[in-house]
Amino acid sequence: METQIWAEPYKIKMVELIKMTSKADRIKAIQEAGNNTFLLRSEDVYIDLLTDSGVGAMSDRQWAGLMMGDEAYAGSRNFYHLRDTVEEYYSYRYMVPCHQGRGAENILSKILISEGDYVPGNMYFTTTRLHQELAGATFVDVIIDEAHDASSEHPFKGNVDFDKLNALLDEVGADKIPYICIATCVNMAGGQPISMENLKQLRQWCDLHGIMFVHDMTRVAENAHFIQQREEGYRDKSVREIVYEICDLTDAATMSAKKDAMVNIGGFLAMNDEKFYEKACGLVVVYEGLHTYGGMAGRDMEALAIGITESVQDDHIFARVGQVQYLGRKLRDAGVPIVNPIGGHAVFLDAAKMLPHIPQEHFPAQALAAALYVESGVRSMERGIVSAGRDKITGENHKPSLELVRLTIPRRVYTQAHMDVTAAAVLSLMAQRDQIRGLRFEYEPEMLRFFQARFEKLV
Ligand code: PM9
Repeated sequence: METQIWAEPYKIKMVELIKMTSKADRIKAIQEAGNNTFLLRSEDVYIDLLTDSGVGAMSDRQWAGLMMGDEAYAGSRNFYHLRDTVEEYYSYRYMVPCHQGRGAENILSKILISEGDYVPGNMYFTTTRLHQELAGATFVDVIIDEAHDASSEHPFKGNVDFDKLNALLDEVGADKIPYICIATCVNMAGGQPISMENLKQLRQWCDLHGIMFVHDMTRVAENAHFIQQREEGYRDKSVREIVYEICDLTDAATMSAKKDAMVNIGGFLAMNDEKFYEKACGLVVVYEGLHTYGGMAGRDMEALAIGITESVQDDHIFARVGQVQYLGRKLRDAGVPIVNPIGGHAVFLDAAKMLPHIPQEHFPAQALAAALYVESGVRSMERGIVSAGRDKITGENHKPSLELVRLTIPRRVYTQAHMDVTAAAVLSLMAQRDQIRGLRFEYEPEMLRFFQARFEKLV
């Protein structure tokens, strides 16, 4: 795969104009945004690589699907289309729509977690861990050590380390572990996949100990692509088949459909157990909406059902991941320190290596993201100590070993030329990196602080 040529399997029918701003404009904008790229106005951004969430380009079929919205309060036909598509492509028998991934995480955590429980997972994700903690659980990271090492070339950095998992089991007992939460293509590790072999072993482990297997399937298609390319025995299987096989190994799933499935808003909680579904129906009406729309409009459910079918097409995913690899290789070949192997949805700059003069408590990745914006108008996101937040008991900062800036590629949005411009911007910043200064909090929100925090530059 690394050497094959990729090209977009679509042509462009409509465009959205973007504008380049001056450096003076951008200095003003980032100051007003408190050095937080989340607080910039989108119209002040040239190339927006903040996230791949809700920012993909829908296809003509998805847009046509919007016109087929059945906006009945109850029993919309788009709900049934979505439900059947989820079962056909992802294997899960039941599904409640949610407004987005964290809506599903909230319901899942409230149903399954009791005060004092532990939830093991293959690295934390911000919203996922927060909902686990709010429901009374402690998250325990059981990912392999290589995932915390930006330079490790392990092909499946999303794998679970069974020594860590069994150590937790021995310490707290199966009764205190309501489920394991396994993400495909682990976001915070750099978009790194988990292998099918590891997933199969986890299934056996869950059966042995009577523990539920929950799947954060936000980027399952990208994970399936890496299994196809890297794992023995999968070369001749389609991404669609591999996606189904992954889901079929698990009991339930949370989905932020804003990523893989290329819709602007939406998600769901899916499961195989009928009793669990009944409980989810009971809570979805409290937090999201009726169980047949769960916070989504009928038209959005239609676009999602169609997006799911497009997301597992081999040529789509090959070009999508191909574009990310293209940017990553360009940067790596020019000597920029990035997370290896290059991930599925983003290229992650190693801010700790790029800015060795800024200690982690002065937020090097946050400072790098702000500087990249000022340099070029390219918007990226901090994924380091700011995102990691504070320990829920001690109140101390979590100190992740990965201090990263994420250049996240939206699906079907930007061209190869945009990737070239982005690479040039990062290289130009590399040349001036010793001038970048650290930051301190001006305002620190209590929860999910990275979204709304404000920072000032250290003198
Ligand atoms: N991920 C991302 O940019 C959205 C904003 S950052 C919190 O990567 C996983 C693996 C995600 C994810 C969101 C969610 C939550 C759950 N799991 O944003 O609520 O990457 O739809 O999904 C973001 P929602």
